[in-house]
Order: sequence, then structure tokens, then C-alpha cells
Amino acid sequence: MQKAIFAVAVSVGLAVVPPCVAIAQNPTNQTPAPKIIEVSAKKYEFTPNEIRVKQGTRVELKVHSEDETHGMKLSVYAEGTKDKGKPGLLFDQPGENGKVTKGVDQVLDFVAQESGTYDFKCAKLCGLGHDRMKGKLVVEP
Ligand SMILES: [Cu+2]
Repeated sequence: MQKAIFAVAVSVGLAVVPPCVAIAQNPTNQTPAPKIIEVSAKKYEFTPNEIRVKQGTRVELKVHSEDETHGMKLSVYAEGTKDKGKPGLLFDQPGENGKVTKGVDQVLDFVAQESGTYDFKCAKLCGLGHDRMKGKLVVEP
């Protein structure tokens, strides 16, 4: 009788262990990995200058300056929704948005919460073409 119980316990154990391992390797109830998008910045453009993501995506924008130091500043309100309630882009660290640090790639980590078009622009006065150094983030529903 004890042997039978032992055998059941072992087979239950074997049946249970593999799913546990699978869950540990691929956690389903944690935040999904961010969508990493690399953007390069140089006088006077961002590449790409139009970025498209799906609504609800966690985005990590890595902004690398190629010539002198630039920075990206995203509008957190979609076009046409300014001053109406909550921002559509939820930043982990709002202070990173528009921050310019020489020699350091800027990392903008946010959730694209609401669909719409969000303008971005260069955060540092970098020369005569600075005002046209901009682009768009399109969050698709
Ligand atoms: Cu600039």
C-alpha cells in the first residue's frame, strides 16, 4: 500500500514539475518584454522619424546621437487631445523624456496607453535646423 502511494506521489510529481519549469522560463503573468526601437539622431533628423506601435505596447526607445548630442522629447498627449485628462503615454521615468546627456544614449520607457499621433522633437538647440528636427509616434488601436 505504501509503495502504491509512493508511486502515485512520484508520478504526480513528474506530471507537475514540467509545467512549473515552463512557467518559470516563460512567465505569463509578468509584464511582457518591451518593444525595443532604436532611433538615431543627427543634424537635423531622427531616423526613423515615424514610429508605429500598437496600443498597449510597452515601448523602449533608445535614442543614439550620431554627431553632437541630441535628445528626444515626446508629447505625452495625442494630437488634438491636449489638456484633456490623462496622458496617452505613460512613462516609467518622466524625467527621461527630453533629457539630454552628452555621450549617453537616451532611453525612453513608456506604455503606449492611448491610440493617436504623438509628436516628438529634438530636446536640445542643436543648430539652425533644430526647429525642423522632429517626428511622430503613431499608436494604432
Ligand atoms: Cu536640436
